[in-house]
Amino acid sequence: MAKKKPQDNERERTLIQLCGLIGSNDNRIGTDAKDEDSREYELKTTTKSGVSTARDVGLNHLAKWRRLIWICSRGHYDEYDTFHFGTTFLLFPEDLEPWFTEIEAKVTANDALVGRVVDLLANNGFNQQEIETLQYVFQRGVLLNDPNIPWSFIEANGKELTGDYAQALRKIVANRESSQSSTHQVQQASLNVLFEEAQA
Ligand SMILES: [Ca+2]
Repeated sequence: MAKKKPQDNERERTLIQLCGLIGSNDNRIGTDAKDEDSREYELKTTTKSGVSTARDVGLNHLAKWRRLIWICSRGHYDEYDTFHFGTTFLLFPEDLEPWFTEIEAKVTANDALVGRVVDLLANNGFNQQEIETLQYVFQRGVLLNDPNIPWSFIEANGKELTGDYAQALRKIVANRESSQSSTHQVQQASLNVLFEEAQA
């Protein structure tokens, strides 16, 4: 994985503080921060018109990204090289899903073709070890180098954090969780009605 520039790390540490999160000690696992209820967060900061993601992006990244809450911040440096946070957006995995789907389509575009080649190899004397080596090479070949999430996408799909980031963040997360549990209650209630009707 690409080593981050010190500036990136510093911006991220500041964002963790502003949001009242707990920074991760283990950078290699790749989860940037957690909150008091162990929800996991991916943090991104940028000065450009998009956020950079990672090198060699494939399905493993997508699996990880799809269970994190994302906080993306855009800002600028002043003449003293101090970073100022401009706008910050929170995105749940479902908010990012259109972008995930697009990335997934790119990295899986050749799966059918590769599958046909693998079938051919199996029927033509290549052993399992050789086939797995070739599959690995194919998979490496379709990894994406730092696909960007456009800032316009973040603005259109995220929820803006304003004022006190830590408070705003917790309010948005709590809202989502209460709407998820009320959806669940409504579903449960209508199931109960159906069940009672079936019993009657
Ligand atoms: Ca990060």
